[in-house]
Amino acid sequence: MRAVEIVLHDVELPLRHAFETSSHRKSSLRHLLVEMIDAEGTVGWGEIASPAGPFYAPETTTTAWQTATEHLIPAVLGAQWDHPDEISGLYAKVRGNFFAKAGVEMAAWAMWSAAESIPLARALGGERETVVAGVSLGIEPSIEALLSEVTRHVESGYPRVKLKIAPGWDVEPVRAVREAFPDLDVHVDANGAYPGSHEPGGEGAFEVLRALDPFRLTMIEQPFAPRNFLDHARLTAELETPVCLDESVETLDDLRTALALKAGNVLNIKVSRMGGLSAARDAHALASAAGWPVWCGGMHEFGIGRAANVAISSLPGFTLPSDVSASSKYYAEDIIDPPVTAEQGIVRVPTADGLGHSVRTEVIAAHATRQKRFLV
Ligand code: OSB
Ligand code: MG
Repeated sequence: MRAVEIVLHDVELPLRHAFETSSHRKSSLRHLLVEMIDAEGTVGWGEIASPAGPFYAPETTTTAWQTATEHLIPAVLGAQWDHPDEISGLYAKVRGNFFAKAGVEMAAWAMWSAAESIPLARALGGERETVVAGVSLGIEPSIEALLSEVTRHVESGYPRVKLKIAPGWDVEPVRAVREAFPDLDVHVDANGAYPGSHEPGGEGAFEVLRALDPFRLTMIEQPFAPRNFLDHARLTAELETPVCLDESVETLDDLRTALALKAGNVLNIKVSRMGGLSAARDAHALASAAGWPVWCGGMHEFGIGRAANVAISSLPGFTLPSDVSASSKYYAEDIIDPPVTAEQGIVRVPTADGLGHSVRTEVIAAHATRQKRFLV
């Protein structure tokens, strides 16, 4: 197979509800869409879901545009390959830049599975017909506002709620949610906001995190900085609550380090963070073999990235609810048809070939701020 045309689209969609994490607040999102076409006219779409700023990972929308246009797309365009597992090898010399790589590789997976007439989920080894979706709720201006957000999502049927926490917004909101919802599957995500034991306030951070232990949380996700494997290992040993890694695991080598150090016991697999679907599938195999349950995390994807997340979540080791909530939680109008929908927190894995959704090019064109076309 061979891509003879690749178009990069820079698209901005307004968010329905502003989302705040430990680092920033946003009300619209700009993602880059990769449209890949082979000589027979088969089209595959991928999504570069990098946040605008370098706060989750070092990449930004601007650096992803540059990496994709100067390095990744030229390496893939016109190259001959048999299987999407070969794509990452075409730009093996490019270090990091996982979001940009993920979008390009996703387009190749979508194009290849469409050409082979198999659903993307099955091409990846997925077995489930449905996946369970959880929601991720940002930091709210008050505990009352948070409780009303949790109530709204629980009432629409989501069986798991993840709360963003940060120093100063942790024990009290968790206590309030636990008191209001004694049996709800609740987990927290700090996005690395707590200082490590070698930094000022580090021992205080351990005290706060220990204070979360009695609330029967399903997990505490990424309390410390990405490369701080040692404090994640210490916390894993000290707490009953499972510790989940997100930002710490960008490569399979990171995962091998985490497994060897017992720096957690759950893995959030993000297709974007790991540079694509092949790496996400391989991380799932490695974590599952080590006895770590995995789930698929999101980056507020538009429909294309969201559909890829649903596909990877259908693999057998994804035993915890994934961040694959309905498109409508985030966007009034999505770029795929049908949009991803959740019914009582259950999302159907598409059975149609390829991505399993059609792409609404007219909506993309209406929201695109720039486009760049590459031809062999
Ligand atoms: O850590 O999971 C995270 C969004 C932006 C940056 C980091 C994270 C998130 C989410 C998104 O939690 C969840 C979703 O897409 O549903
Ligand atoms: Mg996270």
